[in-house]
Amino acid sequence: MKRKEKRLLQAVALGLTALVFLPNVGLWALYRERQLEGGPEGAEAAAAARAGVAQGQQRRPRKDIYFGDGQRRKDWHDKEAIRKDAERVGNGEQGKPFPLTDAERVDQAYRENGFNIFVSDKIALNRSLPDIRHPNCNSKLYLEKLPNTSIIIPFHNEGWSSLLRTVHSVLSRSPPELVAEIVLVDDFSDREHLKKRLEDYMAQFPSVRILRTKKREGLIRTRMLGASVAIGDVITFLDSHCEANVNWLPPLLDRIASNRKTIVCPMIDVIDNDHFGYKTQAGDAMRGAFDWEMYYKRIPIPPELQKPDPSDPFESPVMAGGLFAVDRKWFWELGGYDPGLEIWGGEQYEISFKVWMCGGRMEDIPCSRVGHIYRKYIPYKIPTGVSLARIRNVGTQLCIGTKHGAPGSPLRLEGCVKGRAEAAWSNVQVFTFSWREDIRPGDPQHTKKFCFDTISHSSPVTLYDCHGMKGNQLWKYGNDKTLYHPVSGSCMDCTESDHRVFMNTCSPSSPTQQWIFQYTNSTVLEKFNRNSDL
Ligand code: UD2
Ligand code: MN
Repeated sequence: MKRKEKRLLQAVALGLTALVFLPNVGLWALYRERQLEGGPEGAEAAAAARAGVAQGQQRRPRKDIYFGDGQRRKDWHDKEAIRKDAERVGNGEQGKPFPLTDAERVDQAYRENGFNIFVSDKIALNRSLPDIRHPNCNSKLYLEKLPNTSIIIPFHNEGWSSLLRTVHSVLSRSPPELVAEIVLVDDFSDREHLKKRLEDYMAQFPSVRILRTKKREGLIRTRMLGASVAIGDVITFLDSHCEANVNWLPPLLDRIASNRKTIVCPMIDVIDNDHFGYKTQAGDAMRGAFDWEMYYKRIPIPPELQKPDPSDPFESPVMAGGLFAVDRKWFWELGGYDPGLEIWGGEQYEISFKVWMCGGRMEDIPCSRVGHIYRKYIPYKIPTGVSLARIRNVGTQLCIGTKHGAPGSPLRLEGCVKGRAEAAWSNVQVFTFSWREDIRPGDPQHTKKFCFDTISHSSPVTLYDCHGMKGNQLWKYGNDKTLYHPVSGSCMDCTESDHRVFMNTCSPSSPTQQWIFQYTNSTVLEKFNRNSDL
């Protein structure tokens, strides 16, 4: 073969190889595109069907693939909006606390939402917030071409101003080209303002859609309904009482653009449930975790894992739950949420575990901040395996209270506080009967992890760290209304004169040994008693 022909052949072979293997050209790129396009539409459609969305619903066209590295970056800050926000003055502006009068602190203000709706109503729907990001965030650049997102906001009987402020904050602090739509998903609310009034109000925003479930589904299936109709490349979930802070969206979308299997969470700031002041959570940047009771916890980032630049994204084992962004197709590849999850809770573990097990990652993004109103108490019922109760003594008509209860301190009788809500959130006279069959002060979300404990047939009843091992912390509620302690074989008794609660030889006819559980879920309570093996 002549040398020239050999060169020519070599060049042709090289060309062919390139056609097959080089990324972004040729057959490989075609293959990859197929893989991505042919995503898990099945799971998505199933979720839509389950949630009662009509099949074959018209979908708006979706964007091209946005992946790829080495693209240009830009500063996404909306300087003009930032300048205007800085000039605002008035109630709650700059995230300042609203000065509360006692009249505004009345129980009624909290009852429906678990936060002070009177105060919320007095603050502008598009109020300004303080920029409390790390200063390095000001100079961060993100991809010029970012995926767009559907923002999904489930709500159940949300307050008017808190819901609207969520929507306004998103509209005014997100680049419009990145927001494919805002989907408000009503989980069968019955408050009037969430019906026609909401539809009329939202009609002024073409990007806002309202969907409604056909029955109460709980927040997990409600989110799924929103996700099943979403048209954006990315799905971003928010709670219905949030405020998005400056430049919150680009840092989230940027991480997904560079790795579609990354689920990203903004830093969740605290909007005070009394005065609506805006501040970071205690300790600010922490990792998500959970304890043996499956309660969500935030724990400090160990020094060896801290980033040299604290404004850089960091990994978190589990997310808080409510606020995150995920590539839409990846969400469905993960199977979405388990649709069997009821009303509230646990879904953050399910999705977090799936992400890590399926080769994804989860990150918290310090340059993206969103405020959230942490409620004083949850205003709706949650079907957990626990029951709430107030424990009233028949003989004295007093209630067991733990207002000043530290571990080791004896239980005491107190005058019964009025109303379930008030007692629940002040954690004074409400007790949880946990699945570990012990009795703890507080409602299920705020138990103190102290349990009713006693060491002998005549000792006082004290609060002691819960050990979950039954023994001295196992109680049984009898048909005769006694609180029986199987280990000591004695019953809980009390005296009116000095308000002591102590153990005594059982004498079921004595009124001071009879206790009435108020506000209980009888099914759970029955189970609690049935399971208590004597
Ligand atoms: C946290 C999460 C929340 C969710 C929850 C359960 C944050 C800031 N919040 O509790 O997003 O993950 O833990 O694990 O991470 N809703 C319904 N239907 C219902 C009940 C609630 O649509 O039956 C809505 C509600 O309006 C809100 C969202 O679901 O938009 C979350 O409920 P929440 O605000 O009561 O939960 P939260 O913040 O205490
Ligand atoms: Mn919430």
